Amino acid sequence: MKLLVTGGAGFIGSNFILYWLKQYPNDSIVNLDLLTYAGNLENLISVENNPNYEFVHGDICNSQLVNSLTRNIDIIVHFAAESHVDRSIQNASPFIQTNIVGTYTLLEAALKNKVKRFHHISTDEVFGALELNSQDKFHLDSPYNPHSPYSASKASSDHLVRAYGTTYNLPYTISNCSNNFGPYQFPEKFISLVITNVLENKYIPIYGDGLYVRDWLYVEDHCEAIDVILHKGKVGSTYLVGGLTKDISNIEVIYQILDEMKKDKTLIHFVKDRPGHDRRYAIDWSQTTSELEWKPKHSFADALQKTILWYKNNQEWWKRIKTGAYLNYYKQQYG
Ligand code: NAD
Ligand code: TDX
Repeated sequence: MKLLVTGGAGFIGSNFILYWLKQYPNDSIVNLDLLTYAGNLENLISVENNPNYEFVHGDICNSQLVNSLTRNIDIIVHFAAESHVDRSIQNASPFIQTNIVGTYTLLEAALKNKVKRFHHISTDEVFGALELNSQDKFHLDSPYNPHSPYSASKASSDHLVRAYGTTYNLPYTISNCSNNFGPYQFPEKFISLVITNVLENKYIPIYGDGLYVRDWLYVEDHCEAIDVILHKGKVGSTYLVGGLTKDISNIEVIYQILDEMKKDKTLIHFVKDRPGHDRRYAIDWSQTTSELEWKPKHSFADALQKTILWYKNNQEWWKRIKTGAYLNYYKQQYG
Protein backbone atom coordinates (compact mmCIF):
# COMPACT_ATOMS: atom_id res chain seq x y z
CA MET A 1 0.00 0.00 0.00
CA LYS A 2 1.23 3.49 -0.82
CA LEU A 3 0.39 6.39 1.49
CA LEU A 4 0.73 10.11 0.98
CA VAL A 5 1.12 11.67 4.42
CA THR A 6 0.82 15.45 4.58
CA GLY A 7 2.46 17.33 7.45
CA GLY A 8 4.56 14.28 8.30
CA ALA A 9 7.40 16.38 9.74
CA GLY A 10 5.13 17.80 12.45
CA PHE A 11 4.34 16.34 15.86
CA ILE A 12 1.57 13.82 15.16
CA GLY A 13 2.53 13.23 11.51
CA SER A 14 6.10 12.20 12.38
CA ASN A 15 4.90 9.93 15.20
CA PHE A 16 2.47 8.39 12.70
CA ILE A 17 5.15 7.76 10.04
CA LEU A 18 7.47 6.11 12.59
CA TYR A 19 4.56 4.02 13.87
CA TRP A 20 3.34 2.98 10.41
CA LEU A 21 6.72 1.97 8.97
CA LYS A 22 7.36 -0.16 12.03
CA GLN A 23 3.93 -1.75 11.89
CA TYR A 24 3.75 -2.18 8.10
CA PRO A 25 7.34 -2.32 6.78
CA ASN A 26 6.20 -3.29 3.28
CA ASP A 27 4.07 -0.19 2.81
CA SER A 28 5.59 2.94 1.36
CA ILE A 29 5.11 6.52 2.47
CA VAL A 30 5.56 9.84 0.70
CA ASN A 31 5.74 12.65 3.24
CA LEU A 32 4.74 16.06 1.84
CA ASP A 33 5.63 18.86 4.24
CA LEU A 34 6.33 22.57 3.84
CA LEU A 35 8.66 22.60 6.86
CA THR A 36 7.07 25.61 8.51
CA TYR A 37 8.30 26.52 12.00
CA ALA A 38 6.51 23.35 13.23
CA GLY A 39 8.06 20.89 10.77
CA ASN A 40 11.26 19.14 11.85
CA LEU A 41 13.01 16.45 9.81
CA GLU A 42 15.08 15.50 12.87
CA ASN A 43 12.01 13.59 14.05
CA LEU A 44 12.41 11.24 11.09
CA ILE A 45 16.17 10.60 11.09
CA SER A 46 15.61 6.93 11.90
CA VAL A 47 13.67 6.35 8.65
CA GLU A 48 15.32 8.81 6.26
CA ASN A 49 17.31 6.05 4.51
CA ASN A 50 14.42 3.60 4.46
CA PRO A 51 13.74 2.79 0.75
CA ASN A 52 10.00 2.81 1.54
CA TYR A 53 10.09 6.40 2.76
CA GLU A 54 10.39 9.56 0.68
CA PHE A 55 10.30 13.18 1.81
CA VAL A 56 9.01 15.91 -0.50
CA HIS A 57 9.44 19.52 0.53
CA GLY A 58 6.37 21.42 -0.65
CA ASP A 59 3.07 23.13 -0.02
CA ILE A 60 -0.30 21.34 0.07
CA CYS A 61 -1.72 24.46 -1.63
CA ASN A 62 0.43 23.79 -4.73
CA SER A 63 -2.08 21.96 -6.93
CA GLN A 64 0.42 20.91 -9.58
CA LEU A 65 2.73 19.33 -7.01
CA VAL A 66 -0.09 17.72 -5.04
CA ASN A 67 -1.61 16.34 -8.21
CA SER A 68 1.62 14.76 -9.39
CA LEU A 69 2.30 13.24 -5.96
CA THR A 70 -1.17 11.76 -5.70
CA ARG A 71 -0.82 9.60 -8.81
CA ASN A 72 -0.47 5.93 -7.73
CA ILE A 73 -1.33 6.75 -4.12
CA ASP A 74 -3.80 4.45 -2.33
CA ILE A 75 -4.41 6.49 0.82
CA ILE A 76 -3.93 10.12 1.79
CA VAL A 77 -3.54 10.77 5.51
CA HIS A 78 -3.92 14.51 5.88
CA PHE A 79 -2.24 16.01 8.96
CA ALA A 80 -0.77 19.20 7.46
CA ALA A 81 -2.18 22.27 9.15
CA GLU A 82 -1.40 25.35 11.09
CA SER A 83 -2.22 23.93 14.51
CA HIS A 84 -1.69 26.40 17.34
CA VAL A 85 -4.69 28.37 18.63
CA ASP A 86 -2.61 31.27 20.05
CA ARG A 87 -0.85 31.78 16.71
CA SER A 88 -4.24 31.83 14.96
CA ILE A 89 -5.27 34.66 17.29
CA GLN A 90 -2.08 36.58 16.44
CA ASN A 91 -2.53 36.05 12.66
CA ALA A 92 -5.27 33.93 11.08
CA SER A 93 -4.04 34.22 7.50
CA PRO A 94 -1.85 31.07 7.23
CA PHE A 95 -4.65 29.09 8.93
CA ILE A 96 -7.13 30.06 6.24
CA GLN A 97 -4.63 29.27 3.52
CA THR A 98 -3.26 25.92 4.69
CA ASN A 99 -6.21 24.50 6.59
CA ILE A 100 -8.92 25.47 4.12
CA VAL A 101 -7.32 26.09 0.71
CA GLY A 102 -4.75 23.34 1.31
CA THR A 103 -7.44 20.78 2.17
CA TYR A 104 -9.45 21.81 -0.89
CA THR A 105 -6.36 21.37 -3.09
CA LEU A 106 -5.76 17.88 -1.73
CA LEU A 107 -9.41 16.90 -2.15
CA GLU A 108 -9.32 17.90 -5.83
CA ALA A 109 -6.17 15.84 -6.40
CA ALA A 110 -7.60 12.86 -4.50
CA LEU A 111 -10.68 12.93 -6.70
CA LYS A 112 -8.79 13.33 -9.95
CA ASN A 113 -6.41 10.48 -9.14
CA LYS A 114 -9.08 8.22 -7.66
CA VAL A 115 -7.40 7.59 -4.30
CA LYS A 116 -9.03 4.77 -2.38
CA ARG A 117 -9.24 6.70 0.90
CA PHE A 118 -8.85 10.28 2.03
CA HIS A 119 -8.38 10.35 5.79
CA HIS A 120 -8.71 13.79 7.34
CA ILE A 121 -7.25 14.48 10.78
CA SER A 122 -9.41 16.94 12.64
CA THR A 123 -10.01 18.13 16.16
CA ASP A 124 -12.63 18.17 18.92
CA GLU A 125 -12.29 21.97 18.96
CA VAL A 126 -14.71 22.21 16.03
CA PHE A 127 -17.53 21.52 18.53
CA GLY A 128 -16.76 24.60 20.64
CA ALA A 129 -16.84 24.43 24.42
CA LEU A 130 -18.66 22.51 27.17
CA GLU A 131 -19.74 23.78 30.59
CA LEU A 132 -17.34 23.31 33.45
CA ASN A 133 -18.40 20.56 35.90
CA SER A 134 -21.07 19.23 33.55
CA GLN A 135 -21.33 15.59 32.46
CA ASP A 136 -21.64 16.65 28.81
CA LYS A 137 -19.33 15.25 26.18
CA PHE A 138 -18.84 15.92 22.48
CA HIS A 139 -20.76 13.33 20.43
CA LEU A 140 -20.88 12.59 16.73
CA ASP A 141 -24.07 14.63 16.50
CA SER A 142 -22.78 17.64 18.48
CA PRO A 143 -23.26 20.80 16.44
CA TYR A 144 -20.21 22.57 15.06
CA ASN A 145 -19.51 25.76 17.01
CA PRO A 146 -15.85 26.75 16.61
CA HIS A 147 -14.54 29.77 18.53
CA SER A 148 -10.98 30.45 17.38
CA PRO A 149 -9.71 31.16 13.87
CA TYR A 150 -7.86 27.82 14.18
CA SER A 151 -10.94 25.77 15.04
CA ALA A 152 -13.07 27.65 12.49
CA SER A 153 -10.56 26.79 9.77
CA LYS A 154 -10.54 23.13 10.84
CA ALA A 155 -14.36 23.10 10.87
CA SER A 156 -14.32 24.47 7.31
CA SER A 157 -11.97 21.73 6.22
CA ASP A 158 -14.21 19.04 7.78
CA HIS A 159 -17.21 20.44 5.88
CA LEU A 160 -15.26 20.42 2.63
CA VAL A 161 -14.22 16.78 3.10
CA ARG A 162 -17.83 15.71 3.76
CA ALA A 163 -19.08 17.75 0.82
CA TYR A 164 -16.63 16.00 -1.52
CA GLY A 165 -17.89 12.68 -0.17
CA THR A 166 -21.54 13.55 -0.67
CA THR A 167 -21.23 15.37 -3.99
CA TYR A 168 -18.46 13.44 -5.76
CA ASN A 169 -18.41 10.14 -3.82
CA LEU A 170 -14.89 10.73 -2.59
CA PRO A 171 -14.12 7.82 -0.23
CA TYR A 172 -13.24 9.64 2.97
CA THR A 173 -13.01 9.13 6.71
CA ILE A 174 -12.53 11.81 9.36
CA SER A 175 -11.23 11.58 12.90
CA ASN A 176 -11.85 14.35 15.43
CA CYS A 177 -9.42 13.83 18.25
CA SER A 178 -8.64 15.57 21.52
CA ASN A 179 -5.42 17.24 22.72
CA ASN A 180 -2.42 15.07 21.90
CA PHE A 181 0.81 14.97 23.87
CA GLY A 182 4.01 12.95 23.70
CA PRO A 183 7.44 12.92 22.01
CA TYR A 184 8.31 15.50 19.31
CA GLN A 185 5.59 17.99 20.27
CA PHE A 186 6.61 21.55 19.49
CA PRO A 187 7.13 23.29 22.87
CA GLU A 188 4.46 25.95 22.26
CA LYS A 189 1.67 23.52 23.24
CA PHE A 190 0.69 23.29 26.88
CA ILE A 191 2.23 20.02 28.14
CA SER A 192 5.48 20.28 26.13
CA LEU A 193 5.80 23.95 27.14
CA VAL A 194 5.31 23.17 30.84
CA ILE A 195 7.78 20.26 30.88
CA THR A 196 10.51 22.13 28.99
CA ASN A 197 10.04 25.30 31.07
CA VAL A 198 10.39 23.25 34.25
CA LEU A 199 13.58 21.68 32.87
CA GLU A 200 14.89 25.20 32.22
CA ASN A 201 13.67 26.46 35.58
CA LYS A 202 11.52 29.05 33.80
CA TYR A 203 8.12 30.17 34.96
CA ILE A 204 5.05 28.22 33.80
CA PRO A 205 2.44 30.51 32.20
CA ILE A 206 -1.10 29.40 33.01
CA TYR A 207 -4.00 31.22 31.36
CA GLY A 208 -6.85 32.78 33.36
CA ASP A 209 -7.94 30.86 36.45
CA GLY A 210 -6.25 27.63 35.28
CA LEU A 211 -9.51 25.69 35.63
CA TYR A 212 -9.90 25.00 31.91
CA VAL A 213 -10.28 21.34 31.01
CA ARG A 214 -8.87 19.42 28.07
CA ASP A 215 -9.19 15.75 27.11
CA TRP A 216 -5.60 14.45 26.85
CA LEU A 217 -4.63 11.75 24.34
CA TYR A 218 -1.20 10.12 24.15
CA VAL A 219 0.05 10.41 20.58
CA GLU A 220 0.80 6.67 20.24
CA ASP A 221 -2.83 5.88 21.11
CA HIS A 222 -3.89 8.37 18.44
CA CYS A 223 -1.66 6.64 15.83
CA GLU A 224 -3.27 3.30 16.68
CA ALA A 225 -6.71 4.84 16.30
CA ILE A 226 -5.85 6.10 12.80
CA ASP A 227 -4.54 2.62 11.97
CA VAL A 228 -7.84 0.94 12.93
CA ILE A 229 -9.86 3.59 11.13
CA LEU A 230 -7.86 3.02 7.93
CA HIS A 231 -8.23 -0.75 8.20
CA LYS A 232 -11.72 -1.17 9.65
CA GLY A 233 -13.43 2.23 9.42
CA LYS A 234 -16.47 2.71 7.19
CA VAL A 235 -16.08 5.04 4.22
CA GLY A 236 -18.03 8.25 4.80
CA SER A 237 -17.77 7.95 8.59
CA THR A 238 -16.42 10.18 11.31
CA TYR A 239 -14.71 8.77 14.40
CA LEU A 240 -14.13 10.52 17.72
CA VAL A 241 -10.85 9.79 19.44
CA GLY A 242 -10.08 10.83 23.03
CA GLY A 243 -7.91 9.76 25.91
CA LEU A 244 -9.64 10.50 29.22
CA THR A 245 -12.75 9.42 31.08
CA LYS A 246 -12.42 11.89 33.95
CA ASP A 247 -11.91 15.65 33.79
CA ILE A 248 -8.53 17.06 34.65
CA SER A 249 -7.95 20.82 34.79
CA ASN A 250 -4.88 22.61 33.46
CA ILE A 251 -3.71 23.47 36.95
CA GLU A 252 -3.99 19.80 37.97
CA VAL A 253 -1.92 18.85 34.91
CA ILE A 254 0.77 21.27 36.09
CA TYR A 255 0.65 19.88 39.65
CA GLN A 256 1.13 16.35 38.28
CA ILE A 257 4.10 17.44 36.16
CA LEU A 258 5.71 19.31 39.07
CA ASP A 259 5.16 16.34 41.32
CA GLU A 260 6.70 13.92 38.83
CA MET A 261 9.64 16.28 38.24
CA LYS A 262 10.06 16.95 41.98
CA LYS A 263 9.68 20.72 41.71
CA ASP A 264 7.60 23.04 43.86
CA LYS A 265 4.71 25.27 42.82
CA THR A 266 6.63 28.56 42.84
CA LEU A 267 7.25 28.27 39.08
CA ILE A 268 3.52 28.70 38.36
CA HIS A 269 2.51 32.13 37.01
CA PHE A 270 -1.09 33.03 36.25
CA VAL A 271 -1.08 35.16 33.09
CA LYS A 272 -3.64 36.99 30.92
CA ASP A 273 -6.32 34.65 29.58
CA ARG A 274 -6.56 33.57 25.94
CA PRO A 275 -9.35 35.51 24.13
CA GLY A 276 -12.32 33.24 23.41
CA HIS A 277 -10.76 30.49 25.56
CA ASP A 278 -12.89 27.31 25.40
CA ARG A 279 -13.78 26.27 28.97
CA ARG A 280 -13.96 22.53 28.70
CA TYR A 281 -13.49 19.70 26.20
CA ALA A 282 -14.55 16.10 26.80
CA ILE A 283 -15.02 13.56 24.07
CA ASP A 284 -17.20 10.48 23.89
CA TRP A 285 -15.30 7.88 21.88
CA SER A 286 -17.58 4.95 22.81
CA GLN A 287 -18.74 4.50 19.21
CA THR A 288 -15.12 4.18 18.04
CA THR A 289 -14.65 1.49 20.70
CA SER A 290 -17.81 -0.45 19.88
CA GLU A 291 -17.37 -0.27 16.11
CA LEU A 292 -13.59 -0.58 15.75
CA GLU A 293 -12.52 -2.11 19.08
CA TRP A 294 -10.14 0.76 19.74
CA LYS A 295 -9.50 2.36 23.06
CA PRO A 296 -6.49 4.24 24.45
CA LYS A 297 -3.92 1.90 26.00
CA HIS A 298 -2.17 4.48 28.16
CA SER A 299 -3.42 6.04 31.36
CA PHE A 300 -2.79 9.78 31.62
CA ALA A 301 -0.31 9.28 34.48
CA ASP A 302 1.76 6.66 32.61
CA ALA A 303 1.78 8.64 29.38
CA LEU A 304 2.76 11.82 31.22
CA GLN A 305 5.63 9.99 32.91
CA LYS A 306 6.86 8.66 29.53
CA THR A 307 6.57 12.11 27.99
CA ILE A 308 8.54 13.80 30.79
CA LEU A 309 11.26 11.19 30.41
CA TRP A 310 11.41 11.79 26.65
CA TYR A 311 11.88 15.55 27.10
CA LYS A 312 14.53 14.91 29.79
CA ASN A 313 16.41 12.56 27.46
CA ASN A 314 16.07 14.67 24.32
CA GLN A 315 17.06 18.12 25.52
CA GLU A 316 19.03 18.92 22.36
CA TRP A 317 15.91 18.40 20.26
CA TRP A 318 13.82 21.02 22.08
CA LYS A 319 16.69 23.34 23.05
CA ARG A 320 17.51 23.85 19.37
CA ILE A 321 13.88 24.90 18.84
CA LYS A 322 13.67 27.12 21.90
CA THR A 323 16.76 29.12 20.95
CA GLY A 324 15.64 29.81 17.35
CA ALA A 325 12.78 31.89 15.93
CA TYR A 326 10.64 30.51 18.77
CA LEU A 327 12.10 33.24 21.03
CA ASN A 328 10.30 35.97 19.05
CA TYR A 329 6.99 34.12 19.30
CA TYR A 330 7.45 33.53 23.03
CA LYS A 331 8.16 37.22 23.65
CA GLN A 332 5.09 38.28 21.69
CA GLN A 333 2.83 35.76 23.45
CA TYR A 334 4.07 36.01 27.03
CA GLY A 335 5.91 39.37 27.17
P1 NAD B 1 2.12 20.48 13.93
O1 NAD B 1 1.92 21.95 13.92
O2 NAD B 1 3.10 19.89 14.88
O3 NAD B 1 2.57 20.01 12.46
C1 NAD B 1 2.00 20.48 11.29
C2 NAD B 1 2.89 20.07 10.11
O4 NAD B 1 2.26 20.54 8.91
C3 NAD B 1 4.28 20.69 10.16
O5 NAD B 1 5.25 19.72 9.86
C4 NAD B 1 4.23 21.75 9.07
O6 NAD B 1 5.50 22.00 8.46
C5 NAD B 1 3.24 21.15 8.10
N1 NAD B 1 2.58 22.15 7.24
C6 NAD B 1 2.00 23.32 7.64
N2 NAD B 1 1.52 23.99 6.58
C7 NAD B 1 1.78 23.21 5.49
C8 NAD B 1 1.51 23.36 4.10
N3 NAD B 1 0.88 24.44 3.61
N4 NAD B 1 1.90 22.36 3.26
C9 NAD B 1 2.56 21.27 3.75
N5 NAD B 1 2.85 21.10 5.05
C10 NAD B 1 2.47 22.04 5.90
O7 NAD B 1 0.69 19.86 14.09
P2 NAD B 1 0.22 18.56 14.90
O8 NAD B 1 0.02 18.92 16.32
O9 NAD B 1 1.09 17.42 14.54
O10 NAD B 1 -1.24 18.36 14.26
C11 NAD B 1 -1.42 17.56 13.11
C12 NAD B 1 -2.89 17.57 12.72
O11 NAD B 1 -3.66 17.09 13.80
C13 NAD B 1 -3.44 18.96 12.39
O12 NAD B 1 -4.32 18.82 11.33
C14 NAD B 1 -4.17 19.38 13.65
O13 NAD B 1 -5.23 20.26 13.37
C15 NAD B 1 -4.68 18.03 14.13
N6 NAD B 1 -4.91 17.93 15.58
C16 NAD B 1 -3.87 18.17 16.44
C17 NAD B 1 -4.08 18.02 17.81
C18 NAD B 1 -2.98 18.26 18.81
O14 NAD B 1 -3.25 18.17 20.01
N7 NAD B 1 -1.75 18.53 18.40
C19 NAD B 1 -5.34 17.63 18.28
C20 NAD B 1 -6.37 17.43 17.37
C21 NAD B 1 -6.12 17.56 16.01
O1 TDX C 1 0.98 28.77 27.91
C1 TDX C 1 -0.11 28.20 27.96
N1 TDX C 1 -0.87 28.27 29.11
C2 TDX C 1 -2.10 27.69 29.24
O2 TDX C 1 -2.73 27.80 30.29
C3 TDX C 1 -0.65 27.44 26.84
C4 TDX C 1 0.12 27.32 25.57
C5 TDX C 1 -1.89 26.85 27.01
N2 TDX C 1 -2.59 26.97 28.15
C6 TDX C 1 -3.92 26.32 28.25
C7 TDX C 1 -4.87 26.66 27.13
C8 TDX C 1 -5.72 25.41 27.02
O3 TDX C 1 -6.75 25.45 27.98
O4 TDX C 1 -3.70 24.91 28.14
C9 TDX C 1 -4.75 24.29 27.38
C10 TDX C 1 -4.14 23.60 26.18
O5 TDX C 1 -3.64 24.60 25.32
P1 TDX C 1 -2.94 24.24 23.90
O6 TDX C 1 -1.82 23.29 24.13
O7 TDX C 1 -2.66 25.51 23.20
O8 TDX C 1 -4.10 23.39 23.21
P2 TDX C 1 -5.57 23.77 22.71
O9 TDX C 1 -5.78 25.21 22.58
O10 TDX C 1 -6.52 23.03 23.62
O11 TDX C 1 -5.54 23.11 21.25
C11 TDX C 1 -4.88 21.84 21.04
O12 TDX C 1 -5.76 20.78 21.02
C12 TDX C 1 -6.56 20.59 19.89
C13 TDX C 1 -4.01 21.84 19.78
O13 TDX C 1 -3.14 22.94 19.79
C14 TDX C 1 -4.82 21.81 18.55
O14 TDX C 1 -3.99 21.64 17.40
C15 TDX C 1 -5.79 20.67 18.61
O15 TDX C 1 -6.68 20.73 17.54
